[in-house]
Amino acid sequence: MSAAPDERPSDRTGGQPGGQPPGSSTERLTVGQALVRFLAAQYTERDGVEQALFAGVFGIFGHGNVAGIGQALVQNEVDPAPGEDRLKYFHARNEQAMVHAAVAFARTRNRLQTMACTASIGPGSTNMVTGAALATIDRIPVLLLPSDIFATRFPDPVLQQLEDPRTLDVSVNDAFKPVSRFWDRINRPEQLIPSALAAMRVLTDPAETGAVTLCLPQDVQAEGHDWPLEFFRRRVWHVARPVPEPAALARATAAIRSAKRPLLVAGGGVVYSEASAELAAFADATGIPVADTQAGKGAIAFDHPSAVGGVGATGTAAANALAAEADLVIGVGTRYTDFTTASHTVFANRDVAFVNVNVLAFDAAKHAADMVVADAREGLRALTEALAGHRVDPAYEARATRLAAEWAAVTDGCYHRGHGPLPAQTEVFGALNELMGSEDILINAAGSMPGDLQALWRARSPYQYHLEYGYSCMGYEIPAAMGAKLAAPEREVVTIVGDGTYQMMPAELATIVAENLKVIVVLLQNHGYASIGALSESVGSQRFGTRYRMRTDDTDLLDGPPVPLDLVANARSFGLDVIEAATIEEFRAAYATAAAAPRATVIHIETDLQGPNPPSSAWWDVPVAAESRLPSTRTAHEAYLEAKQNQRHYL
Ligand SMILES: Cc1ncc(C[n+]2csc(CCOP(=O)(O)OP(=O)(O)O)c2C)c(N)n1
Ligand SMILES: [Mg+2]
Repeated sequence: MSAAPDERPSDRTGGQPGGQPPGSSTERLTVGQALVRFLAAQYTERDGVEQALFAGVFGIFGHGNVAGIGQALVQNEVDPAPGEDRLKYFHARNEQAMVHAAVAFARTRNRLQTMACTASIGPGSTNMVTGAALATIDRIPVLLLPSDIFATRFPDPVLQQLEDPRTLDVSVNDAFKPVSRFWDRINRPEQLIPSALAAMRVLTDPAETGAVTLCLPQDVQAEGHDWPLEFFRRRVWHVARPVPEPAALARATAAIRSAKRPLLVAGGGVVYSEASAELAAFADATGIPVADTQAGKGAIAFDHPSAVGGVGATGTAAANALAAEADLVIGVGTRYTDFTTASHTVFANRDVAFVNVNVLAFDAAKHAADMVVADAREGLRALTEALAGHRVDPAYEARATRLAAEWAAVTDGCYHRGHGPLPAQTEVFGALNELMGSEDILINAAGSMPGDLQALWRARSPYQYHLEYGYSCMGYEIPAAMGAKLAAPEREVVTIVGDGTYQMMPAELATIVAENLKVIVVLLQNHGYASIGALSESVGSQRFGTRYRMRTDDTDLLDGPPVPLDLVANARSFGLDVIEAATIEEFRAAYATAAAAPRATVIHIETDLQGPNPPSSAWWDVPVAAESRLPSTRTAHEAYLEAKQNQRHYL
């Protein structure tokens, strides 16, 4: 590129550009180099433990970033400046997948450490938008560095540039705005300094965190600038544990003391805050039953006397029975998705009230709650102390214990059905639950599996259950296994993948092989969408378009034989070991082989598309066509209208 007007050939000492105070030192670097050096010098601290904020960079290069961030990364690897820390590079296969991997990494590290993701301009960047949405919805920190069109606009339109006749101040990267918690475009080198600092603050703020996007025009990335050396100093971001305001704590305590049938709902915030011991202490002291959400499962061990399992649309009959009666719901670290509330039906007591402990006021305020804006650990600690001497009625406690025991028997039945000719997937989950170690990691995101797992999985530690169910994004599972394994190499990482999800995004298997990551992929082949098939049936749409079938000449419909796709051969082609299991006994043997193997293994098992799934005790609002010529739809619509009557606002 041509030299920018302020570019001087060599000025590594003592310049005072950009308003620097006299005598301060600067170093001349490109924007890409400065950003890499800055990122490598960022640390987080919580509870006195410091760690690098960025464990590395996932990337895919194109013309947008090869000369900027790409050059900076190679320089960082092969010829780092004195004192410059390394920012390890990981070569992903798909940009959406690399964001998923970064999310899984950050989640496994309880949001104290993450990865950056660099992509080229245009499609490389927009491929990351889905990952950004997932990160922001799930409240997980990731730094996204999409490349952008020339700030100078000289050669416009460049390859892959969006053109808008109304304004030149737009690019495809504007699509990141609604799905990022912080978004900026670095049109001049100087802008990097305030922008990078703001980005770090958002990434490390438990209330604000999510996807943070810094758009980097391809010319600016490669442009030289004199940077104050202070910009690159080691910087520690203290991850806060806000404590409850005394008055808010008093209100919450009074509400809990006067409740007859309180139920605590533990969300992901309890896990990220590492508040399991405090949650158990709260339950031990008060006898209040504890239900969990998809992100919160494992916050309390399944066999804790107060644990009643998942609540909501895919919850246990135990948690849902208690939810139906509860006069007070204590939500800790939850954002109350429609699965948790069963679309505003599961908390059915007319007089139900809410106390919410959440680091984010937005979540704490939900359902007209008494708000306790605080870190989950600090909030639980303070509540336990303030409630000293208080305990729920023993009869209520005994009822919760009895309901949990009844559900345990249902779970045993689902784990050991002896279903045939093909096994039920719940039997695969039962085998995994019995075979996996307490601190091994189980990953899943979409399909019929999350619901079954929410109802049935017996989590023995806060590490074990890694369900991405905020975005429930098909394709998360394989890249997430990579991210989780990078974050926890000492643990077994098992990812459950449906055949639909597998076809959507198998590509990171190649990266898993290249990085020598030992993960176990459990591939459930049922030739279609068990999940959406069942949903389709329930809304009167007859499983339309949910099986992978050949188009037939006579009907011109997708109702022929199964598509002859060989997933076993496909998985093997990535260079992994693949074991085919036909029965649960074979699956157990395959798991033992995979666990003992030094490298990644895929276990392929055919399961019954029709279930059976765990018994359901709650509803999920999916609107049914109000007008139809199909009797199946008309019947479903009548049932829908009836169910809808139980739906309410909690005011
Ligand atoms: C990216 C994305 N596209 C579409 C969906 C909607 N969806 C949810 S589950 C599902 C089917 C999943 O199929 P499979 O992985 O085979 O799991 P199964 O339902 O058979 O258990 C679809 C299409 C989604 N969650 N994510
Ligand atoms: Mg399937």
